[in-house]
Amino acid sequence: MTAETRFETLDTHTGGEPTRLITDGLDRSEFEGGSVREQRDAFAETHDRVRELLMKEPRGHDDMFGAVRVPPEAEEADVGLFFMDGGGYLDMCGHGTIGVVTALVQRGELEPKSQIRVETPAGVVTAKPTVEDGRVERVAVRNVRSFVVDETTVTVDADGGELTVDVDVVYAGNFFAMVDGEAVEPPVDADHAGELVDLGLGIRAAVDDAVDAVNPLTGESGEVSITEFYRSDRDADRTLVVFGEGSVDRSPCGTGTCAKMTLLHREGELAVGERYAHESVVGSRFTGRLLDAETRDGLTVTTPEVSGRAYVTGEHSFVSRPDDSLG
Ligand code: PYC
Repeated sequence: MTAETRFETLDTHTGGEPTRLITDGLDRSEFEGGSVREQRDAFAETHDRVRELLMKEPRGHDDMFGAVRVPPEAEEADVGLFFMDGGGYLDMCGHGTIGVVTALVQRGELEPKSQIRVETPAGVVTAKPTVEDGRVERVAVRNVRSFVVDETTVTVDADGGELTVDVDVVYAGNFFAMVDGEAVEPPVDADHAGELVDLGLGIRAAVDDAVDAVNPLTGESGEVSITEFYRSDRDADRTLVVFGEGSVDRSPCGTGTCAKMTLLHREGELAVGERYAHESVVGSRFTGRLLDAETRDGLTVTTPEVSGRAYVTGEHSFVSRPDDSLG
């Protein structure tokens, strides 16, 4: 008989966006040790097949998102977390941090401290859970320092022609291509998600070619990994976020909310401490605020905080057999 491999997961959704925390079945000796960024890179080298197995069909789907808990290296951190999707890995994730902290605190696997420090590949973020009767009602995540990196104009293929569009490049744990919904043809809503995915992937690739995605605070270089289309509305800004191999974030995107607040601050439209509401294509909301901001050498740097609610959706036991050619 051929031996099967078994993987256990603990799944949540945050504003509709899934996070599949892989809790068992990994050979941790192959990637644990060092910073969370190093552990994520070692996982990518040794366990990428597991990412594909649990993110993609038939065990996952085009919009699945995942995380792995690892020991942190940073002295001040309580826990380490890295993130993945159907296409690869992201440095930071707001909805994922909210989901994992909610699940682990509710299950007693993480001490319900007022401030839980989470080391991510992007750096240490702070998660502040609000707990009532053992249930985590909300988690506020203080993100890494964020800033507007650059602005550029790119020309991409768009539905039967070409589109030239102005893009702001913002770092908020991930590098974002920020696109004003007024500048594109399809309206920024769920009905046009398919068109916006194609456009978003094209814009992301063009912006990544056009700019140096370097974090001036750490010197680390990365890649433009997410396109965020935004539009203003009466009581909240709307957003549609495209990432991975064409995933659409069902949540308003935690790091994307931080990127938008940072951009608004640079444009003089959001003050430090002012409450911000961000709504996703499915109508779920995150709230946020900037905890501080300063301009140094022409660079506006902020510390954003984003807050949302998550629910545990299930615990899963997945199996995989080596003689299953489709995997
Ligand atoms: O919540 O930061 C986020 C996120 C990134 C990609 C999908 N969600």
